[in-house]
Amino acid sequence: MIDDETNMVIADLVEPDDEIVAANGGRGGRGNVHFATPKNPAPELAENGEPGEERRVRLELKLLADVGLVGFPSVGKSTLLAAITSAKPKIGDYHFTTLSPNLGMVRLNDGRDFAVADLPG
Ligand SMILES: Nc1nc2c(ncn2[C@@H]2O[C@H](COP(=O)(O)OP(=O)(O)OP(=O)(O)O)[C@@H](O)[C@H]2O)c(=O)[nH]1
Ligand SMILES: [Mg+2]
Repeated sequence: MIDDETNMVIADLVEPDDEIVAANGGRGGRGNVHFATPKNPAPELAENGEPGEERRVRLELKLLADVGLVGFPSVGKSTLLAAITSAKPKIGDYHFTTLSPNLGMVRLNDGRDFAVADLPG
């Protein structure tokens, strides 16, 4: 997350459940319970809250690869990666051969390239 005005990195959320408060909300107003009296236990009266902070941020998603191969076990994802890139993933005739992602680069004739991730079934 990057501050759009200063271009400073506010937070790099890399772990599951990482959190960041980019802008604090304003103090809440008092609800109607604060204005209740024995005579009027549920008044239609409440305070407005104060405005929260405003901030413009940019969110960037870090990509593992440009293409991900997703499919049921043993459908040939690793075989495809091995065929189109120089990666040498483990290929097996049993389910869940791939337990962690394998990356490969596809190089096109015109010089462009893109990354492919073979993912566990
Ligand atoms: N007949 C046939 N067999 C294939 C083809 N592609 C892959 N296989 C075979 O299918 C089996 C599974 O191939 P993998 O590439 O390991 O499959 P995967 O999708 O990566 O499997 P997991 O990693 O276990 O999810 C291997 O024995 C491959 O040789 C194909 O096009 N035709
Ligand atoms: Mg595999």
